[in-house]
Amino acid sequence: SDQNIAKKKAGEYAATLIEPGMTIGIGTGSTVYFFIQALAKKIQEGLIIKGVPTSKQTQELATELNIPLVDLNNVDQLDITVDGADEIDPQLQLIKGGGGALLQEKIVAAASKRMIVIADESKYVQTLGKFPLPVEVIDFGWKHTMKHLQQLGCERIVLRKKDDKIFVSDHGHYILDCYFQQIKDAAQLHHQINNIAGVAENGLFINIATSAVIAYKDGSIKEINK
Ligand code: DER
Repeated sequence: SDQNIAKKKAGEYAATLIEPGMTIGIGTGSTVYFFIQALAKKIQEGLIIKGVPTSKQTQELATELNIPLVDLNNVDQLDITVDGADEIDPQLQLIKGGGGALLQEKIVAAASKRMIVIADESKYVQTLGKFPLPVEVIDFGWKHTMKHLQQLGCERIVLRKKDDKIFVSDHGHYILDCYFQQIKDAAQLHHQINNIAGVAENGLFINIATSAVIAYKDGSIKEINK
């Protein structure tokens, strides 16, 4: 599909930014899939790098493709993290978490000098919020956590399911998808959500992404830098 071609273009472009000797954060999702494939090819051709995965899914794919991985606690700082997003606005504020990996993704991105977001044009929006905001919550007493979230104005909150079972993240938490429609002050909302007892993390990435690579159906690529 056009969207997949665009995702592939964005992923392969991001792989050209990886230099020998770098330690990089490797994101999660279908766009990053193409980045990982291109990175693995460069490693086969002799590129020396180390990677930190942002999910079990990415860890397994990277291992399968012989991408050398290291524990984040053994790294002082990552040079670059490459990851996808569900929405990107002109200030490079993001909504992430569609793939359920937002907690580890944010820890890895926050440990990086640069974060490059790769996406097809459908993710680029003027205002965040059309995509429901994923909020990762501790399972204990989650219905009370949900009540506090409702007070922040989201019209509808859905406990994420997968194959008819409650979705459980890599770190054993649940995810509540919060429908806000429009998020006017993403930085404030991020702060309010993370202040709620029981919230582990939320999918708003504020002041974390340093550039975005947006691929369009016509084959063009737009790079937005902070
Ligand atoms: O869950 C995540 O944060 C993923 O990065 C997601 O937001 C992007 O996934 P996609 O590239 O498959 O759309």
